[in-house]
Amino acid sequence: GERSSISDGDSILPLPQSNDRRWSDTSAYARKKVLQFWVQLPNGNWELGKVVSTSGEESVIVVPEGKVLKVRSETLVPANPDILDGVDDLMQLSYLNEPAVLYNLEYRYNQDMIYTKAGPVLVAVNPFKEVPLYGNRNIEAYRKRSNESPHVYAIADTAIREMIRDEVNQSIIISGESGAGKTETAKIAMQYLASLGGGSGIEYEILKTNPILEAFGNAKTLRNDNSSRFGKLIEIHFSETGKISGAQIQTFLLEKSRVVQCTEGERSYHIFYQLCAGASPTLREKLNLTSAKQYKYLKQSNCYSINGVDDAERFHTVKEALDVVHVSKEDQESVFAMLAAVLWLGNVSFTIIDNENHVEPEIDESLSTVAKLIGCNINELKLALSKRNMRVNNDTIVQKLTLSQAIDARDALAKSIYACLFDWLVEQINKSLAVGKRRTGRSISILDIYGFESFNKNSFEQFCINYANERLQQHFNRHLFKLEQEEYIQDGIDWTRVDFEDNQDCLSLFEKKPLGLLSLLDEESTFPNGTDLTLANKLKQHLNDNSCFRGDRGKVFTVAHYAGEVTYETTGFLEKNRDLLHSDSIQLLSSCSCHLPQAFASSMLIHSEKPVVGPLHKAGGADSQRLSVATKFKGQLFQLMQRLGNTTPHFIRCIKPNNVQSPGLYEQGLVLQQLRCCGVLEVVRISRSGFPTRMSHHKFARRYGFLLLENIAAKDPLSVSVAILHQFNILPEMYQVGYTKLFFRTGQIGVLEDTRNRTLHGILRLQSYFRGHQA
Ligand code: AOV
Ligand code: MG
Repeated sequence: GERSSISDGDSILPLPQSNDRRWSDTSAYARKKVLQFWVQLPNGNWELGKVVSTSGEESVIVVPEGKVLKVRSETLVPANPDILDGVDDLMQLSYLNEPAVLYNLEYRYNQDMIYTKAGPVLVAVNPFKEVPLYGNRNIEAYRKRSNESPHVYAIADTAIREMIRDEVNQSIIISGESGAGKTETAKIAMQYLASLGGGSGIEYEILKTNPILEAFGNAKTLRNDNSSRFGKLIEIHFSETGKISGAQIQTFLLEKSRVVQCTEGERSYHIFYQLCAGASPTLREKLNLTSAKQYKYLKQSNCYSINGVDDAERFHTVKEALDVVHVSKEDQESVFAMLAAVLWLGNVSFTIIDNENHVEPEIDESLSTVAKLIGCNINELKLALSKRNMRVNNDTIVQKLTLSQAIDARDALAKSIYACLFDWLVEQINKSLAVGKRRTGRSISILDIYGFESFNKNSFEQFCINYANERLQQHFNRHLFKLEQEEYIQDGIDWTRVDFEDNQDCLSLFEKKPLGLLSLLDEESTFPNGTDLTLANKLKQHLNDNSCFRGDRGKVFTVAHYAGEVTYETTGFLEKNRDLLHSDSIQLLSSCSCHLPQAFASSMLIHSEKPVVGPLHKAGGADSQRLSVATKFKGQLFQLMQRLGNTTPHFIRCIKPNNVQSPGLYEQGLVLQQLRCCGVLEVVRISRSGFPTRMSHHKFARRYGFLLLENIAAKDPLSVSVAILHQFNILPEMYQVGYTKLFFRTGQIGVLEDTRNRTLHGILRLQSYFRGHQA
């Protein structure tokens, strides 16, 4: 058809056959052939220009507003002919260079076409406004394949079809920087899958998990008003008939420090503000709730509302969603009581009781409300916040806490209650979504984690988040480049290697034992005398030769991530990595009369390998048997990669066109930096010159053999395959025959599939016709 003739760029403008064609397609050959060029202006942006004259090394160029520029000829980058403006797939561009890609995405973006294919990858540019691309009518169009423009729906649809066709589990892996649109994209994919229906409303339940998890796990940051502060993998299961049979959610490392500490201009978790704004008068009275401004934990960042968001209304949405996932009204009230307890804990203040700076909490409204909400004796709460039982040698001694120790104990308790509450909620949701006993083993997983972050100040949270993104980036690289090429080579296909940025060096910096960031962090965390400064010094001492690492002054170090350099400050690293909750606090929770604190206490005890129960806590606090936060996270990520490794991945790359969350603003430099660091351009190049579709001879023969006009009964799969290729006149440059598989260029298999479907349809019609006549 028309599209395939456009996609075959060579038929329009032949390119030189050179193996080391790099991104900027600036060969002298190319310059002679085209009429328009990209000229880079001093501000870094690219403009389209026409050559007026060329003398020696210099060309005179005229750009749209009639401006005339003199530039060195070799810096000109050939532009594509106008008929290629805004192509669906970057693979279709005749000249594949950075300005051409930027322009193509911008051209589409300006017409609200936010999705573009980059070979096998879907690129999504965040519109920061509502675009008319979603809803039932659009879903229907993609299901019927009457709309074939790139879309999340199309990706989800492909995943379903491949799950059924190949009997392999699928994954939709969404990545991109903070605020790029991952979470929205994940919801759009879920919407499509849910539209397949399930029965007993399971699909509706799945959709309703979003408002809940966002309320409890998302917050306003400087980068994104609705930033995910946890990672999420949702695995949606399907029955044999392709209907949803259940789902399961796994979450990764919630940023719990946000509960007690929050930067100016950011907010704590949405649910706190929603509760304060939306609770009914009765609930208010029961929880002794006041306004958000009265709570110290919420007050410190001086930001209470989000533009265009009605927290009270959201609170009702969350309550309704909790109903849908079968969290009982009583449990909901317990959940809200825990939230109120956390808020009131933040208001607990301390008074000095002796001349050694020891403190005790003041017995006031805050303390008594916390005691009431979690169901404990006020004196026990007071003790847990002012004393610590410690074991020294074989004696138990009681240590009084200083002000900063008491504040730490209080904040640790608040953080633990919140983190346990979050896990408990996920557990309830999972119970409600549970796949019945008849597991078919068919599933599609959607991964949405927190995006790469770089702030002025970056702490332990960014360290973990960026490490996770580094892992995910490797999965992307490995899949799209390495495995791809290895497969070609293994199968004896003529293939010229394409270099790509591998981030293994940076991952090794994190993971190497014993001298990697994580190991050194863990080691320092177990030293009773370790401080944030000794940690920084240790890192510098051991890692300074690493090319991805740079030690800076004081507690500061810099890591060269795939997405850019990030400077971290070790302040709080050790404490956050140890993440200790003193046994006194756990005991306090287990002695509570309310069921949630009890459940929290027992889950904490299960999760710490060696029980830290009772007054048997050793001096210094660090129980070495417990896994550190970073190590646990690393384990989770490994498991995740393993799980994803067993699926057919579909990648979606979200791009943030500006840093101010505004519609219609497309900053070339910002987009280019994201495209570069995530390797989208290389993916296109590799796919365009490669053979992305492949099928074993056996499978190919089985699938299309019946279309053959000749008798094939006695033939081997390879001969059958070759006969099919000939009968359908597939051009020799469009495929390669490997030892075990056939490799096709993009789009080729579609032609065969169409014929197959048409033929099958015809056969079915004939069959029913004959059946009708026999009756
Ligand atoms: P993120 O998940 O990638 O950031 P989000 O999915 O939260 O980013 O998107 C940020 C904001 O961009 C959303 O709140 C929407 O306002 C807007 N947005 C994104 N995609 C769309 C879309 N398709 N249509 C309309 N608006 C959109 V983070 O979780 O911070 O890494 O950690
Ligand atoms: Mg998100």
